[in-house]
Formats: sequence, C-alpha cells, structure tokens
Amino acid sequence: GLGEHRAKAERMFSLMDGFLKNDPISLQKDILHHVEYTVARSRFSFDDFEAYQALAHTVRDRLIERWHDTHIYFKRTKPKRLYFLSLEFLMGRSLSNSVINLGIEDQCAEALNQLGFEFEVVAEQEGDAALGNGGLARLSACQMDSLATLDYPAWGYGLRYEYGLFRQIIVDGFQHEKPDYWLNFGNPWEIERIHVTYEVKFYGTVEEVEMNGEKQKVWIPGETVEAVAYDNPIPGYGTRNTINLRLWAAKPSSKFDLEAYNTGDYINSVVNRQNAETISNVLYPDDRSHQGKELRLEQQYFFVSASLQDIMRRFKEEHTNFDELPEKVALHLNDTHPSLSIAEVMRMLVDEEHLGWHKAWDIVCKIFSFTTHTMVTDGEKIPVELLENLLPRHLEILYEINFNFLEEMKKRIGLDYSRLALLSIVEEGAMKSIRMANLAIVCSHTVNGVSKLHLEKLKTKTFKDFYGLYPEKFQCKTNGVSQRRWIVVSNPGLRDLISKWLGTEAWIRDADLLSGLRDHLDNADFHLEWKMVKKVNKMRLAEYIEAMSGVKVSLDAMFDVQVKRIHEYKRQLLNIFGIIHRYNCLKNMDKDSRRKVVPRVCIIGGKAAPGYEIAKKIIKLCHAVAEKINNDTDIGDLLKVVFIPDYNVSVAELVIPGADLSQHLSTAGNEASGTGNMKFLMNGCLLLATADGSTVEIIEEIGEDNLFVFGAKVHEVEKRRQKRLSNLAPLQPAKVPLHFARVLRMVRDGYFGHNDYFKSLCETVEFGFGNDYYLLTSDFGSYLEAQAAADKAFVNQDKWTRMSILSVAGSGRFSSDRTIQDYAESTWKISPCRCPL
Ligand code: 475
Repeated sequence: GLGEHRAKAERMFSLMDGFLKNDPISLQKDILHHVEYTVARSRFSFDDFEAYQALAHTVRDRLIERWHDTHIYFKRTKPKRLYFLSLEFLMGRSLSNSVINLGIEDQCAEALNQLGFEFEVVAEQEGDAALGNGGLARLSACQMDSLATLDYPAWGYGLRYEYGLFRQIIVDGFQHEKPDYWLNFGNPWEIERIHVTYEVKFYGTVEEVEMNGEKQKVWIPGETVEAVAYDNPIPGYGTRNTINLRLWAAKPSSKFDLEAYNTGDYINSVVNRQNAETISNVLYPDDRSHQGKELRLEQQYFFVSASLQDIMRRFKEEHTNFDELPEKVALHLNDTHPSLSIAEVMRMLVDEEHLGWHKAWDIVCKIFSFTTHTMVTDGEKIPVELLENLLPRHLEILYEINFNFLEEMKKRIGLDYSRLALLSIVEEGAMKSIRMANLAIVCSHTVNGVSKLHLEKLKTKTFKDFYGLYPEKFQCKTNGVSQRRWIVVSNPGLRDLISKWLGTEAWIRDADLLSGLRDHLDNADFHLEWKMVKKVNKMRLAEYIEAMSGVKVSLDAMFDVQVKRIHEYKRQLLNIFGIIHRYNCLKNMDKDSRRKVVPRVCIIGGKAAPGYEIAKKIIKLCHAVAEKINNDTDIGDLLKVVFIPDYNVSVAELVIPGADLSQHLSTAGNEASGTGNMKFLMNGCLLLATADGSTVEIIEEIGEDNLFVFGAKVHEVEKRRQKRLSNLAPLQPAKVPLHFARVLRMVRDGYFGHNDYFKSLCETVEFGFGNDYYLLTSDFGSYLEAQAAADKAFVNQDKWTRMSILSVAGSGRFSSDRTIQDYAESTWKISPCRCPL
C-alpha cells in the first residue's frame, strides 16, 4: 500500500542523502562512537583534543561519502578533467572549513555542547597542514576550495612532506627553526591508499633497441622508489561535490634489492631501503631561491612521475585513443616546479606508447598550461649534470625538444644567435642547465601572470622575447582568495553581519554580492554593528598577543599589521624605520600634543628562510625596537610593538580579522600579486600600500580615497635607481632625507643594542654598500605621509567605518572563485560537473 511506497521512497531518499545523518543526535552518536573505537578513549572521559579527533573522524566519514559519490559521478560522465600540479599546498586547518562547507556547523556545535564541549575550543586543537611556504602555496589551497565549490571536475596533486614548513621559535629575538613533524598527532583528513602505488625510477642508462624494425630509445633505470597515494577530500560549499587532493609519499620499493640480500648484508640493505623515504621527507623552506640541489630534483620527478602514471591510468581506463587526450585532460603547472612533467609526458607517449615524436609533441602542446608567480627574472634552473645522472632519458628528451624548438625559431627569426641563446631551453656556460621557465613557456598553450601588472612585466621584460613569438599565450589571471576561508571560517561575526544586512548567505558562493553592502553605507545601526564586530576581533587578538608576548595592548589603539614572509623587497625594514620615527616624534612631544596622538599597536609577523641572513636580522631588529619602546614608561599605550611568532595559516585567521590597518610595502614592480592584501580587504581592514601587484587592481576597484597609497610607481622605480647611483656619492648623508638618516644612525650606532649585528642590515640601504636597491630612502617621506593620513582618518571613526565597509563591498572581485572560473573557461576549457543530490 501507500505506506510501503512511502517507506521505500524515504529509504531511497535517505540513501541518496548519504548513509550518515547530520542532525545533532546522529552526529553526537558518531562522535561518541569515534571516541570509543577510533580514539580508543572512554566515552565517559575524554578531553578537548580527543573531542577534536572524534569530531574530525565524524566529519571525515561524511566527506568520504560525498567524495565517493562525486568520483562515481565523474567516472560515469567522463568530463574533461583538470589536474592541478603543485609542489606546495598550505591547507592550514580543515575542521571548521569542512564543517562549514558541509553545512553542518550548527548541528556539530550543538552536538558538542550537549557533551560539554565548545566547538571553537575543539577546533583550535587542530594543527596546521603546512605543506608549503607562502603565497603560492596558500593560493593553491584557496583554488582547490573554489574548484570544489564551483563543481569543476578537478584533482590536485602534491607531495605529502613528513616535515612541513619549519616552526619558527624566537629566542632572545632571534629566529630558530624547529622541525614541523605534523603527522605526530595523526591526520584524520587523509586516507591512505595502500593499493594506489606506483614505481618511480631513477638513474641508470639509456639504450637503443630494435622495435618493429625501428630503432627506439629505452631507459634502463637503476633505482626504484614506490609512491603511495594519500587522498585528502576537498568539500565544496553549497554542493555535494567533494574533490580530491592526492599527495604522494615515498616508500621503499617492494622489489627488494636481491643482490644485497644474497651477499648477506641484510642490515645494510634494509637501512639503504629506508633512504627511499627521504625523498618526500621535507619541504624546502626557500620561497624564492632555487638552489639546484639533487634532493629537490628527486622530489620534483618523484611527484611528476607518480602523478602522471595515475593520470594516464585514469585516461586509459576511460579512453582508447591518445588523440583524445587534449579533449579530456588539462595539466596545470603551478609555477615551474612541476615542469619536468613535460619531458615525462613525452617519454611516456614516445617510449612507452610508441606514438612517434611528432604526434606526441602535438598532443603535449595542447595539454599544458602554466602560471608563474614571481617578478624575479632569474628563474628556476636544473643543472644538466644532475639530470644526466638522475634522469638520463629525460635529459635527451629535453635536448630534442630544444633542438626542434631552435630549428623552428631559426626559420622564424633567422640566425640571430644572441636572440636564440636567450630563447634556448638549455643554458650554455659555466654551469650548463635547463631553464624551466623557457621549457614551460614553449610547451604550454597558456602562460598566466597573477595580476595585470605582473602580466605587463612578463610581456615587456621577463619573457619579452617569448611574448614577441607567442603573444596569444600570455594571459592575466589576477589572484583571489576564498571568502569561505577568509571570512566565513575566520570571521564568523562579520559573516553574520554581512548575511543579516544583505538578507542572504548567497555571497558565500557569489562574492560579487558583497557590493550590496554599499546600500547601507550611511546606516547608523549598520555602522554600530560593524564597529562592534571589529572590537570583538580585536579583543581576541589582544588576548593572543598578551599570551604570546606578555605585552598588554589597548583596544582603543589602531592595530596596524604587517604579516607575510620576511623579504627585503617586502620592506619590513621600512615599517620598522617608520616605527622608530614615530617613537622619536613621541619622545619630542609635549603633553598636550601627545593627547591628540592616535595610539598604535604595530604588529609584525613572518618567517625568514633559514639561510636568508638579512631577513633574520630584520626579525631581530624588530624585537630590539619592541623591547626599547615597550619598556619606555614615557610612551605607555601610545606605541606598542609586537612580533607574532610562527606566522602560519591559523595565526593569520586570528590576526587578519583583528587588524584595523594592514601594510603591503613592496617596492613597486616586485610583488607579482600579493594575496594578503585581499584577505585584509575582505575583513574590513584598511590598506596602507604601494601601487604594486594586485593592489593596483584593488585601487581600481575601491578608489584611492579608500586606502592609503604611497611610494614610487613602477615606471618611476627604474629612474630612481639610476638617479640614486649617479647623484649620490658614497656615504653622503646630506642627500638622504633627514628623518631617514636619523633613524638609520640610531640603528647603526647601537641605540637598540647589537650594532655589530645590525651593521650589514644597515648597509643594505647605505650608499657605497647595498645602495638601497629597494628604495627605502626615497619612499620614506611618502610612507610617513600615508601613515599620517591613516592616523587622521582613524580619528574620524565615521569616515574610517565607511572606508572599511567600502573595502569589503569592493572585495568581490578578489574571490578565488572569480579566478578559477576564468581559468576554467579560458585556459583549461573545463565545465562544471555537479554531482546530483
Ligand atoms: C608571489 N614561492 C606573490 C603569490 O601567486 C603571489 C618559490 C620557489 C619555491 C617555492 N615557493 C616559491 C613563490 O614564488 C611565491 O609564493 N610567490 C608568490 O605567489 C601567489 O601573490 O606575489 O610572491
């Protein structure tokens, strides 16, 4: 009868909805189940960390379900897939993000509450997954979130480093690096696939064999390492789609070394096997320099080989003809780091699939796209000597690609050997090497810059010659960040406020809707609530600061933040010099003037690459200046300086929402894009910034009245560098602006102690030494003016709040959803593939 039908329909619906229920009672049952059987604690007695583990497993189960459904759906519909290849992903924490994207935050909070736990406290138990350095790596993470949310059939591929980016600890103001053995505490967000393994080969020789009457090269490798897949489900928001981030770990090959065993050297052969695991052990902590180390090359090839075997296997399961590859597979190179993929695909198609060189080449040219993330001209190079030894067949293939390319160029541009030498993929000279950027450009159908300004520089400087040859390849894909992570997860107060005033949560999938906040620009209630949200976030940050550094800060002060990797070009030194100048001004003021001063809390955070001496000195100087100023009773709350140690994704989630002002000080023309600026913008924090990277587009979007712009523009920088060298005789202080000279002298003469240690740091901005390459001297005046303008604006809280609202309202364009949609449509040519409910 009817009842039976209904029961059947209900059963079916509940199956489609997944086996697992998301009401608080069901969640609670599952949490307790995991406490008892996964964590193996008594369900009557467990602590916050164990509650985190149990909840994480409860969420994981739900992710796995959706992830299965998504993959079955992809398998059935066989869409063109995107494979996003990156050696770095900075995922940070997963719990809050997953719970929000699954739409079960309230239910989880309630389930925990009834057990006597608080969601926020439980979520804070999670450590960061820090498998990357900085901007590039966090961008990859935001882009995965957008790919899932926009229903694209995409896979991320990366390495499962056992040690992520080092933890920074500060001793006496100096940075020390500690290993980040993040897997010690278990990782509920990954699924080990012991059956998804591939052999990755290294070393050996290349031999020529006869095959069907033709001569064919074969690689006889010398060593084998096994790659094991670890899958990390990435849930989309407002969709059932849950895509996969597959990370590879190196394991000793199961084909053991027979000879060593037979000669009886059992112990040594076991120990040697263990060396295989070192390949995926540790992330390289330099976010700019490329050192040409053998281990790094091994990592790159290990990653490339495992990923491509996996991708080709999937392709061959669904298709029989390689002509279909370009219609079914898009391979994206996240910077040059994975570009050995090009040689590897050629090797697979030519040596293993016997397609013939020309056919293989034709396919390769249609499947790769490439994004570069740097303004630096001196890109990644692999010494030929290393390749010859580690990957002899790949080196031959690279030579052949280059030979064909140069022959084609000779036809196009003639025998202009100096130009050909610049274009060549192989760099001759003292250290013969492969130029990875040239390789990526020649073989990709698209070369992307990460901001308009960046693209312009690629076209006119960095890759000028290539632009002349292939203008159609060059495209701009201005970076973006995920509003799910950078508002919804990190700033729940602002999320609720935005949703209330927009009357919808739709902006979480469509950030352009944020512009609707402009409708309430003059509403007094809106202003009041807006300020309240900021205040609560500042309280949270102030508590953290006190816990980390013992410094008590006033909530009435302007919280002024600069957090990012420490680099000379990012000019943290300019910030510190500005702080010293502010201190000097305060010291010289009478009581009356002091009463009018806007109190400041200057917050700086960031890691220095372990071998980057000058960056480490900047960190020390920051601490030395903080110690002096914070202990000057004459100054009190008017100025406080704080260094936040171990800046990472979860610290950013705390710091960014609590900032009033944020600084982005790179000398114009040096920051390819910058993404921190976008995160602050989304959180209603005003920017004090140079017209560099994506800030130029932020200015376009919100208008220059709504942030504080200063410094030389890109076109002025070169002129100033010239002028600086020709006009200024060495050590001629008279030509250096007075305030700057005074601050510099204080540091050099030991006002903050450690003058010997700071000498080389001072010299970077002194003439006759470093010659102030990043133009701190000439930008200092305009920097101070921008700071004064910020102070003035802060006094008028109405005006400040308007600027803050307009920042958030104008941040929609800087959602990674916009970036990803643009890539999908114009570069990867993939379409959404939405798993039905
Ligand atoms: C840019 N990392 C930002 C961001 O596009 C930009 C380099 C070598 C080895 C390992 N990591 C790197 C970078 O080059 C990097 O993070 N670049 C940054 O990429 C995203 O917003 O301007 O500096």
